[in-house]
Amino acid sequence: MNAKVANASQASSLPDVKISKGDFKAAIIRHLHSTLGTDENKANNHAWWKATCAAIQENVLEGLRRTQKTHYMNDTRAVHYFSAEFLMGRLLSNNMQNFGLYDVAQGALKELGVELADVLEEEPDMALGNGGLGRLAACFIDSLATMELPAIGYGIHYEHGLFRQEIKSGAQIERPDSWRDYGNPWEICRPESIQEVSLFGYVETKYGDNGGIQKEWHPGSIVKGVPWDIPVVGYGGKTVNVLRLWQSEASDYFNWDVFNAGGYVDAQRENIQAETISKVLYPNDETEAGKELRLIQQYFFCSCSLKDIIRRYKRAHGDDWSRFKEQVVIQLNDTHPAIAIPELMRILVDRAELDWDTAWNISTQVFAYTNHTLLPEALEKWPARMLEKILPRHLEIIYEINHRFMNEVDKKWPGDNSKKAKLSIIEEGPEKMVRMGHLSVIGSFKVNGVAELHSRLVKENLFPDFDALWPDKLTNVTNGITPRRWLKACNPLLSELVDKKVGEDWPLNLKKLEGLANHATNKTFQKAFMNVKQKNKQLLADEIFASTGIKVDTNAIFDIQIKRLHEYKRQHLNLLHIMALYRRILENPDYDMHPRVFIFAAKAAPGYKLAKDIIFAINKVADKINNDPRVGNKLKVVFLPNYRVSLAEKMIPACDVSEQISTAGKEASGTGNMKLALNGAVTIGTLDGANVEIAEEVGEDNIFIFGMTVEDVNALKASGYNPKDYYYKDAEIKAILDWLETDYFTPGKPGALVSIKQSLLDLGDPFFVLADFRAYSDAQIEVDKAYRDKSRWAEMVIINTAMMGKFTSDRSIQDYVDRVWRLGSCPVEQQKIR
Ligand code: CJB
Repeated sequence: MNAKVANASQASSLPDVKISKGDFKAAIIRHLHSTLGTDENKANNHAWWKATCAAIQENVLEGLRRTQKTHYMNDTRAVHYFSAEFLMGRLLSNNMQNFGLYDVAQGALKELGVELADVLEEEPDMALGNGGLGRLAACFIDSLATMELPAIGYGIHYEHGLFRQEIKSGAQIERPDSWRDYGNPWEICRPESIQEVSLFGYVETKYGDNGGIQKEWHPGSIVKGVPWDIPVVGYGGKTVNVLRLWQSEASDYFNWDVFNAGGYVDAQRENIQAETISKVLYPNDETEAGKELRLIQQYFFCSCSLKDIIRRYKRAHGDDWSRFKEQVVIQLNDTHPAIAIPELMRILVDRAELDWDTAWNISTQVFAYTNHTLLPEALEKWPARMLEKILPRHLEIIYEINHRFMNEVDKKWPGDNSKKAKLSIIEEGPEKMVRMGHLSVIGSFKVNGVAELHSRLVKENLFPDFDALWPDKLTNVTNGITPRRWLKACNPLLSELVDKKVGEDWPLNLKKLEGLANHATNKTFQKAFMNVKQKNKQLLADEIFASTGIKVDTNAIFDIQIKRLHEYKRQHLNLLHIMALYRRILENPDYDMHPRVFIFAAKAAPGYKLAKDIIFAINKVADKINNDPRVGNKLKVVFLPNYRVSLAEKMIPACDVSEQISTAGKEASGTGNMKLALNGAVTIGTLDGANVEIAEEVGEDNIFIFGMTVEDVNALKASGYNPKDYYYKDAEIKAILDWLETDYFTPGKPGALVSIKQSLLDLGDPFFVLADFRAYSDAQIEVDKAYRDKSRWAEMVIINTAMMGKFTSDRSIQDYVDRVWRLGSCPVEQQKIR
């Protein structure tokens, strides 16, 4: 085992595909007939899509079989990526690319009179995640397979993923997302690996003859976890790993034990509709929901996954637990799966009957935890009473973990009770709370933040005492994105150009893009690069027209902000600036600016009122500006509904200016910033998250950095920030905010947009929008100037693409391998592609 250290560039290159167009065509027709029961004359695009998926799936399943056999034979150490979210998007295009079958499939379908592009549009997005954290998990499992690392993703098979967003009269409406209504051609149900999960009930303490104490949990409810496997194909098609998602079902098992215990149990017994557990993804991004069902979801998938891991381990090692920590590493994607820590302890202590120290020694060498946010509202805490009701034995175990940890704290800081209160897993107060972040740090051997700046703030501000206690535990792994999806598949025109300049292996070795920098000032190359951009802008313009009816000029600057709607991401700063430009044009019809199209796409959590108000305001301001003849083509504002992975894939290649304007210190990393720059966009951004590292890579001349730093924000906060100072001192700010109170943008409904003004003035502008407004506006003037110098702009754009090598998720995974997982690659023999 642990044969080689992983390295994407040494891993799979594209297979030398032998299958002919004719054979592939035959495979599609065969599936049309014998898998779908239809034929060429009756088939619509949906049927063609399914038949094409089935033809590709033949290779996927062969790869999966070989991979599982190879991993089993080699008894490899594997990483288990526990995540409540996997934002996979569509799979067909990527799976074809990974087997090198894209052109073959396109040609085969063409001969059948079918356009591949139309077929690809049939695939519903697998939107089992909210945003960055879920998409990161998807990029990571892509890299893990590409780098031939033994890995399994574990999560929840939500029946409904993130809601579908419609915009009605400017406002967001949420509709259910039904991604598998007509069947999903990729997933495989594995009834042979069903697990049972216990919930509720009570704990019995048993006293042994030798004075020993044994705990027995008598659950009040048992549900079934049914695994669905989504194969994850690495680039080159050799390793095919698995994403295993658990679906809840009612259990056939009736708990006689509980029943017989009589009235006492009945009083505590809770019934859960088993099927509701995996019904729907909570749509809150970066807010802790605090709902009982959410905790049950978390425990449900962690318990199923741990049992699955242990089943596999026992097959090779029986009851010998000594090798468990050598074979298994579990990465906790944020605190959402943190309940896995007491669950493993329960299994080891109560079921396997290991003593506490042995169990803790194993457990703390198995788990590692990634922190994705510093926002207080996102740091999960559960009421102890809720845990006691749903998972009574786990609460006891958490108390025991905490008790022993408090002794350790006392050794380091003798008698310091305030330290203990600060570090305790239990937060005392009117309602006793369990801090899942603390549990995760205490129960893991490594903790990482997701960008240099963020990891520093985790050390200095979030967990400074933990850092003092265990100086080697906290580390950084800067996020990354898979270049297979986020350049090769989504931007075929640019990929082709890049292939010609630096060779075709950049998807495996993204540093190769640096070769483009040598051509950044070459006029012919600049022209070719900007031609591609222009064509991509036209494609997006068509999409904008089709979905909103708005016509945009592709000679304008395409300025894009795409991400979840959140105050800290400051879409309202962008909006205020748009209003300022509008005002300048109204006041001076000759106001000198290059035409610009501001494009937004974002979903707001359904219960996040101000976020929904900002979407409404963007749409209302857009309506007014787009229909004002005094503005002409100078300014357009577009809000594209239902932001999702497949829409991002269309927007990103067409972007000129990438908006990354969060309040410094608030965006842990960001990954959209990397995708946009990789596709030749220039960033306007704050020194926040991974923007800092992007600036380091591209150089300060090729990015527009503005606004307050983390230190500035802290200093301003300490000196007493008063947003009204900016309102009264800056006439433009005042005019814009006052405008929001009128009915100018909402005829007949004055005050419809006032909540934004209120949040900025009366509620203290918690994200320093007004403090950064002028710097932002000035930076936008610089952007405008720079864009007009065509050659200089082209150079900047090329440099941005060229210098994104660091941000491949292969590098992130390599960092996890080196700094956290200690994992070796396990090459799988190439199959014959059919
Ligand atoms: N993030 O998407 C989420 N959800 C959360 O609950 C907490 C954080 C995001 O994670 C991304 C991946 O690490 C980061 O790039 C992003 O900054 C962060 O907001």
